[in-house]
Amino acid sequence: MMAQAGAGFMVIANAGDADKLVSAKSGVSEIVELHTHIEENGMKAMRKVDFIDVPANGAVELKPGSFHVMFINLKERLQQGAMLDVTLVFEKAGEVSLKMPVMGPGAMHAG
Ligand SMILES: [Cu+2]
Repeated sequence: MMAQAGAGFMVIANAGDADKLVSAKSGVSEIVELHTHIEENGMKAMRKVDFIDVPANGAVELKPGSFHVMFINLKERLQQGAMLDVTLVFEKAGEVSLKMPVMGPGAMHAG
């Protein structure tokens, strides 16, 4: 059981050139990874990805069943829907600090 993990979702809007989300950092967990969801033989599974493309003058949505930020080995018990301090690292835009709503692993199976 992955009680000590959580997933972060948000919409990343981009008014400029195409960029890439290359990593995320947070003090709330030991490991922060970028993940996507794939379907393999009818089974949903999560996969770590090296980056998430952010289109020029567009947006990428981190949502259940798709891209998300995965917090692994949380240092504190997670409140459902808690807003956690996260730094997103973009290839061109650099580091962007924000608060991201984070949900428990059960949220991953919604939608
Ligand atoms: Cu994940």
